[in-house]
Amino acid sequence: MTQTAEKTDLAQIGVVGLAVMGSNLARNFARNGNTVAVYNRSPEKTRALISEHGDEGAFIPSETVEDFVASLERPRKAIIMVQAGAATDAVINQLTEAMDEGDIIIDGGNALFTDTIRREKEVAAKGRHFVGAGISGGEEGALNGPSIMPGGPAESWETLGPILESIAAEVDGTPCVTHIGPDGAGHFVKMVHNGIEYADMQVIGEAYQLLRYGAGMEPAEIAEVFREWNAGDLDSYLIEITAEVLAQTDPDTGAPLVDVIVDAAGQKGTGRWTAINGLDLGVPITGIAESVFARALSSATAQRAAAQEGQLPSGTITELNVDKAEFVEDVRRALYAAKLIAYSQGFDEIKAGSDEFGWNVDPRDLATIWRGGCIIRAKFLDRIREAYDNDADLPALILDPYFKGELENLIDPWRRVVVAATQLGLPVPVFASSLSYYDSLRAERLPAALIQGQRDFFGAHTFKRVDREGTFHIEWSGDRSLTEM
Ligand code: NBP
Repeated sequence: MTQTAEKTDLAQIGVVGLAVMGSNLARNFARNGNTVAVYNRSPEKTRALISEHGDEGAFIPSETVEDFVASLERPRKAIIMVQAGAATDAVINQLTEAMDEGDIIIDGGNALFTDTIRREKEVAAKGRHFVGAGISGGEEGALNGPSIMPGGPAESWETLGPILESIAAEVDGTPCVTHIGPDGAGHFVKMVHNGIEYADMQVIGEAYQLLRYGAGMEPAEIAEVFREWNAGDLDSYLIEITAEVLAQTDPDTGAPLVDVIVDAAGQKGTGRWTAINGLDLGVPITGIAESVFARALSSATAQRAAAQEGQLPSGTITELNVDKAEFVEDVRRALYAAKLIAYSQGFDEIKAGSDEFGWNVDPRDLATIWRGGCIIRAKFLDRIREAYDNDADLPALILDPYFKGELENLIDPWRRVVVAATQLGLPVPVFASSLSYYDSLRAERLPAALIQGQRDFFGAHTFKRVDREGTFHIEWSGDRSLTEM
C-alpha cells in the first residue's frame, strides 16, 4: 500500500536533494514513522523515489520549493543533501526565502566547517536557524542508521533532537547523535572523523602490505588473519570489511580482487581538509597527514613508473629473518599502536578546534556517537569513552592509564615492525611517523633547541632559556655576547 501522505497532512521533516544520500535519508525518516516532504531540483528523482519506495512510509513529494516548504509542519525543518559548495548555497538561499522566522535549515552534506560558520551567520541574520550536520556512514548508513553530528544553535537541537534520534544508528540503546556545539562544530568533528578514517584505512593498508610483501602471504590467507584480528582489540567495521575485500576474487579473472584494482587512491575531500586544519591550528596530526600524502603518492603515477624502472636503489637486505607467526602478531600490535596514535591526534585536533572557536565539544560525546553507524565504528571507542570519563582533561588519549598499559605491550613489536619494514624497503609512512611522534612526545630534549639557535643566528628571532625567564639574543655577527631583549 502506498502511504504517500495526503497534501492536507504536514511533514515533520523535509529532504531537499534526492540523489543517493538524500533519498536514503528520506526513506530512513519515513520508515521510522515520520512524514517526510521530499523535493529535488529535477522532478524525475522525486518521482523515482515515490514510485520505487513510496510504500515504505509517508512521503509528501513536491516539484517546487514553495510547495515543499508549504508541506512542512512549523517550525519547518528541512535537510539539504545536495552537492557540497555552490549547490548548497543555492538551496540555502531558496529555502531562506521561502521559509519563515524560527524555521530550521539543516545542511547534511560534507561542507567545510568554515562555510558552515559563514552560512549560519547569513541565515541567522534573516531570522532562520541553520544547522550544519555531519552525517557519517555513506549510503548504507543514511538508509539504515547513520552517526549524526549536528552543530548550530542549542535551541535547534531541542526541536531536531528527537527526529534525528529516530533515524540514527543505536548502540546499547543510545542513539548515535548528539548536539556537538554551535555553528560549524558538527561539520568540524565530521571532518576530523573522516581524517581519522583516512589514517585507520592507511594503517590497515600498511599491515596488509607487510603481510603480503614482507611475510609473503596471499590475500586469502591475510583475509583470515584480519578475521581473527576482528575478534580482538581491533574489532571494527574497517577490519571486518578488509577481510571481505581480501577474500574476494575477481569475477572476470578469478585473481584476488585486490590484485586487479589500480593502486591509486584519491584524497580530495575531508581527509585533506583535516590535514590542512591541523597545520592551521599547529596540531601534529602526523598519522592523518601521512595518510593523505600516502594517497597522493599512490596517485603520482608517472613518478612511480619512473622510479620502478630500476632507477632508484633498493638496498641489499631482502630477507625477513623472523618467525612468520611472530611477525604477524607484531604487525597486529604495530597496527593497534599506530591506530591509537591517529585517534589520539584526531582528538587533539578536535580539542584545539573547539578551543579556537569556543565550541566546548565534549570528546565523550564523540566516542559515544562514533560507536555505531559510521565508518570508524569500533569496539575501541568504548575504551576512548572510558578514558575521557575518567579524566575529561586528559592531556592526550595515549596518556590514559588503560592505553598506557596497552602501549607497554605494543611498543617493542611496533619498533620491530618499523625496523623490519625499513630493512625490507616496504613503505610504512604511518607506522613509522607515529612511532617518531610517540618518541618525540616522550623525549626529554628535542632538537627544537638547536632550531631556535639557528633561527636566532640568521634572523635574530630570539630564544628563551631553560634557567631563567626572559627573551634572549646572541650578537652572532658581533662579539657573541648575550642580550636580554
Ligand atoms: P551529489 O553530491 O551527487 O549531489 C547531487 C544532488 O545535488 C542532486 O540531488 C542534484 O539535483 C543536486 N543539485 C546539484 Br548537483 N546542483 C544543484 C542546485 N544548483 N540546486 C539544487 N540541487 C542541486 O549527491 P549525494 O552523493 O547524494 O551527496 C549529497 C551530499 O552528501 C553531498 O554533500 C556529499 O558530499 C554528501 N555525502 C556524504 C556521504 C557520507 O558518507 N556522509 C557520502 C556521500 C555523499 P539534480 O538531480 O537536479 O541534479
